[in-house]
Amino acid sequence: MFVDQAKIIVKAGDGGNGIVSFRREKYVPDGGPDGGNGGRGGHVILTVDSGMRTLMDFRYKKKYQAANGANGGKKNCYGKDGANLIIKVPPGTLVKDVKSGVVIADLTEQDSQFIVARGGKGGRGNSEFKTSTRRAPTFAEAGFKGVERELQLELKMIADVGLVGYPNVGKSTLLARVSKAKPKIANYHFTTLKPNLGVVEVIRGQSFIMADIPGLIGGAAAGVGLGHDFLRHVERTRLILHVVDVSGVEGRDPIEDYQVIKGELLQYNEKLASRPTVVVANKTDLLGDDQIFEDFKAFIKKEGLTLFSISAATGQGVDQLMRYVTEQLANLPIEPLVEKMTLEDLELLEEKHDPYRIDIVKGDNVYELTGEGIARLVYSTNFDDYDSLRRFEGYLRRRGIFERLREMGIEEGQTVRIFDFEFEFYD
Ligand SMILES: Nc1nc2c(ncn2[C@@H]2O[C@H](COP(=O)(O)OP(=O)(O)OP(=O)(O)O)[C@@H](O)[C@H]2O)c(=O)[nH]1
Ligand SMILES: [Mg+2]
Repeated sequence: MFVDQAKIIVKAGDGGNGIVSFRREKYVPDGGPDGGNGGRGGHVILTVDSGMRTLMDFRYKKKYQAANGANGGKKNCYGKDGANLIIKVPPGTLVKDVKSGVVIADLTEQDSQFIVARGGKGGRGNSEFKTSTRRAPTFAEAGFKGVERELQLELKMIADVGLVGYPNVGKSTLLARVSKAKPKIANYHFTTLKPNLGVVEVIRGQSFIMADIPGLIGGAAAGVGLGHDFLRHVERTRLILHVVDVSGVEGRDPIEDYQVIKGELLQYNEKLASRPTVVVANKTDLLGDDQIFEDFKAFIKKEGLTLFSISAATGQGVDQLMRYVTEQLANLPIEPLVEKMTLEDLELLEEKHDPYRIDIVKGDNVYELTGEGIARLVYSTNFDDYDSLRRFEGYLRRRGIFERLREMGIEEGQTVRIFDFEFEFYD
């Protein structure tokens, strides 16, 4: 099965917690703090595997999670970093962040590894909170959450030349003749159901990749036939070979065929329609009506395009065409397909994930503090320790929590709840 689009969810690992610990040594009564830091959570990384040709692997497995960092240990031991999760994708995979719609990576050979979700930082152990006045901190910091993201993967094959045209005009026959590709060839419409790639080398050392896609028909933009879906695979090409059956054996007019397909390309995307194009008049071995062919040649000349007459079946004219294509490609730049954004830019654009966020929910005479920030704060507080409690209070004050509570109408003596811990509000 050929799958060229997929949506997946990636979740980077959470950072490990820092821990509270004190040195216990014989003959040393008051060992200092030695709680180690937590390890970083694993990143989720996409990498190109040139052996892959489709996104099929992503059809059933949707969720990908990197390992969490380990908690810190005694004796200032760092927790182990979570292992990165490496996901393989085929060359030509475009990666979009679903929420923002922004393209963050275009994974071709050149740009072959990309972090799509960063692991959370580890929390600091209590030894890091030691100061001259606070010799024995009894609190440590919780690890930070790893980023979670929904990604749209889109495969756009990497080919230099794209074959487009009506069904049954001989696109696959041409590809098979000039490359080692073995596309299915048969005398009916829509033989080709998925794109095929082949490497063409008619001039030594100047090989290029040619893609054959399913045939197009009028109304493809509206979903007729196999539709437009496969055109994305010729979007990266630098040159289009528009193949037309000029034999008239199917009773159609080549000029009309050409115009219909051109119209479909235009509807798909103007950039694609204006790509350098060579018209390939095929099946010249079957020519019935010379006049039809002459009219077609005159028409293409008026369009200002180059035309090659070939027979993909007998090979007549094919070599000249491929030599011409090779020469043209030498002068056609490889344009980047899309404007992409770096992960850093995307992170700036995103509604900032705030690991310190604290929400206040008002209930019946009780105000509840929730959110990732409060969970981390609670982890980082030792409620039996005066010093730690003061730090806790100072933190809430600095974050403007008391002010927010007052704005919400809290009165002296009313209850503030944090998880299963409650205290009375006094200013
Ligand atoms: N006589 C003759 N027959 C040809 C030529 N090129 C292709 N054919 C025949 O035309 C039929 C269609 O060829 P394909 O290569 O499958 O055509 P296609 O354009 O790939 O068709 P779809 O995949 O259906 O879009 C096959 O029977 C081929 O053998 C040619 O130059 N001369
Ligand atoms: Mg075909």
